[in-house]
Amino acid sequence: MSQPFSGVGYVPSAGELIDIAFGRASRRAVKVPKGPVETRVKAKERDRIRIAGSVLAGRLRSIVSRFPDLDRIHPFYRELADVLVGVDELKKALGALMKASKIIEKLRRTYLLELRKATTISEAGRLRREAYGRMASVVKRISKYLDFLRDAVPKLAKLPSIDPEVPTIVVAGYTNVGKSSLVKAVSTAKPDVASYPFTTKSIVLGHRDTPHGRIQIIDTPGLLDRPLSERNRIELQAILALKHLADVIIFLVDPTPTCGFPLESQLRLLEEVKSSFPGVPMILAINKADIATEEQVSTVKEALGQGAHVISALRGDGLKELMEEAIRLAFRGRGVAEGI
Ligand SMILES: Nc1nc2c(ncn2[C@@H]2O[C@H](COP(=O)(O)OP(=O)(O)O)[C@@H](O)[C@H]2O)c(=O)[nH]1
Ligand SMILES: [Mg+2]
Repeated sequence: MSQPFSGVGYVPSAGELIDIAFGRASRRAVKVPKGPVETRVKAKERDRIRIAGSVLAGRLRSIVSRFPDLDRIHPFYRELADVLVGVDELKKALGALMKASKIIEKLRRTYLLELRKATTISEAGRLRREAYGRMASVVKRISKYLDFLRDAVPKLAKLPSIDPEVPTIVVAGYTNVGKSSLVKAVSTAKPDVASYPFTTKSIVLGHRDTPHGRIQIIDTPGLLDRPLSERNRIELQAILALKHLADVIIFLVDPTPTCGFPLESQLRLLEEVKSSFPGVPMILAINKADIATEEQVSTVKEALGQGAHVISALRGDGLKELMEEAIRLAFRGRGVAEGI
């Protein structure tokens, strides 16, 4: 599994880039042609301009090309990239690099032509120094963009690897209601763990193979487990990026006092999640049926005011029916034929 920014790699600073290019240009062992000294000096300077120019222009172009096309990445990743570093800023920086690369290419061509006309050693040297100076100043002018990208890339590289094309069930509910237990219980293989921006905890990614194809089940500790109204704008945008992934949300309620959060708080979170993910179908599940009293379950059922599965993530009760409904809705979200 990969995410769009995993292959971007290292971005050098302006200073590093200049050192690399001019260092390589002067180290290059020139095959000096026989003939008068002017010819030999011109050959050496020509090689320097050629190499310095192509290393600089090539490196800049290669940084840009290792970035994904920001208009074409999945909206989930675009939104997260936007919260993390800003998509417009990224585009601007990449545009500046591309433009600089073209200017350096042009300088390279111009000075190589000029050099051909040079008749003296000192003129050849002057032209080469001038070419270096102008190329270096083009690179220095985009220094802030290189620095911005250097800073942005490690952040973007930490985005979780989630395949947005796979039908996705997101599990929400307060802390300790049994989200992790549920994801573990219904996943075919051991869930993967990934980091998520602006959360201290990792998200957990379970998979399940179904007759209709693979689905993923996301447990979001630290995201959908406490009031959204307590979040700052940035955290909230990171959380809401999940809307681009979620085909269905399973909201877990704990009817027992064991999770430590009263029913009213859990119901308030439910309303927040509902209104934050409009259009995403939601399935309610009352967990811990193995230890809940009948009275606790019926109190919750009544308060929910809509049908809910009664399950035990720990013992397995009700999981088959819950997952059947979730899987059906997840595939329907992807336009897969009705009747599943
Ligand atoms: N008795 C019982 N305990 C459960 C059930 N599901 C989860 N738990 C327990 O509740 C605690 C919190 O579960 P966890 O899955 O970590 O909740 P999360 O914080 O929502 O991910 C753990 O001690 C679980 O063993 C259940 O169905 N029955
Ligand atoms: Mg958990």
